[in-house]
Amino acid sequence: MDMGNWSNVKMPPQSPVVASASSRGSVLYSSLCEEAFRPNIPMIIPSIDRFPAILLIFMALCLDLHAFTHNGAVPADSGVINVKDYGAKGDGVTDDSDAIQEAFAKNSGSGSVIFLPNGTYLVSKTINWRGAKNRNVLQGESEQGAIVKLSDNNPAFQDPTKPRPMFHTGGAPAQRFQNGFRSFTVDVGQGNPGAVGINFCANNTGALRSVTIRAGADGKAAGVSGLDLTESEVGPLLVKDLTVIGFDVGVRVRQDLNSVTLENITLRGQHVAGIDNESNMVFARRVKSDNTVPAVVNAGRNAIFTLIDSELRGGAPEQAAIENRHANAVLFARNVQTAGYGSALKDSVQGSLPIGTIVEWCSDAPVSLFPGELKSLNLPIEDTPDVPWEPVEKWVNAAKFGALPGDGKDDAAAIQAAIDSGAKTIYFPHAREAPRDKRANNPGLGGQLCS
Ligand SMILES: [Ca+2]
Repeated sequence: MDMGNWSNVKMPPQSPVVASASSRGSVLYSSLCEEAFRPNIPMIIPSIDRFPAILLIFMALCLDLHAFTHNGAVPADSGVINVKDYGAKGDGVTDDSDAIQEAFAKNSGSGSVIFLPNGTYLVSKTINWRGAKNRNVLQGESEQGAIVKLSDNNPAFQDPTKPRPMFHTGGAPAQRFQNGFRSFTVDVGQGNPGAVGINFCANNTGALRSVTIRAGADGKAAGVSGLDLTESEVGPLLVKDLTVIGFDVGVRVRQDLNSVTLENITLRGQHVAGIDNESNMVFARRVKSDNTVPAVVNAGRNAIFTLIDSELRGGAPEQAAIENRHANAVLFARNVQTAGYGSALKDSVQGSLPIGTIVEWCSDAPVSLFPGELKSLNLPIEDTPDVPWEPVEKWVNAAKFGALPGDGKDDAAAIQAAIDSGAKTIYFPHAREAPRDKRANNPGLGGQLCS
């Protein structure tokens, strides 16, 4: 059956713009901005001349301090945990597994950033985020320059029926707050058909940003999935600026609750599906897919998928760009361009949509509290904010003006002096020397802000 009628606009009870008592879930873009209020890296304040200091601090709280697309460089005295201090070489030859694991083991839950300077870090086993469930962050110096690569033909990563991730953050209970991956590349190497790039879990706050996950250097090696969001109680979390090249599935989502939000996702060269959602709530914006297989599969009876402002290209005559497979699965699509496939969308109940642009479509009957046209309001969506990431040479360390953590002394004048210096970026180094209980409260601005 060809629905054909593009004006047949419908909207799900779970839509962002329709109130509903539906039990199928109501978390939509809620996780987009939550992370913004929980910085746990050396704090930076992008300042604006003549703004009162207190306003600057407030602004910093409201900005997303994790946003530094493709760039994670930090000053040497920022207090990050450099994996090279734990013996990692980053030379592409030495096995750095134990060094990186040790960096996590010694600093788990401290709020410190585990930092990968540019280089290729060869690993031979899964890096587990053992220890504290939350406040674990792995950050590279740059997305393209900091690479963690699995050793080729690794015996532990051979069985696709028992997928094994290179990074595993753990799952339930849903207490994994503020966990993050940023600005680096994961490469599962050659000859590892059982490999997964990253098995990631964060809850309420936490994000994966500016990360490339690839199956071999050219993305043509074997691999189960790039980003695995299948741990029990995964989400709500944010994935932003992710590129996945190769693998059977680019992003695999499972579990029945909490939701995941995907923004600026580039997918290409997958063998089964770009994004495969079995049963969670997925809210995806700006997905760019170049695949012969379906870009989006919404598979199970509890699967809910919102897809907007996306481009799904490549295709094959016998394939649909989007598949909504289960009769109970809910899918809402708006402003989705498709090309190269046999159809834009295949729904298990309603049939297929012709190739082209999906203006707005939904699998379920619309619901509204008010009279009027039953379609989404198409309200503007604000991006999660990005902080300009200046060259680190221009950053100013507040400690150099006398703002010292853990000494019990008023730092207001020192922070003011740092702001008055004219620097646009002021940072507060992570206070590794302070006892952990004091770190959480230094230096008087709140633990989340300054850790
Ligand atoms: Ca002080």
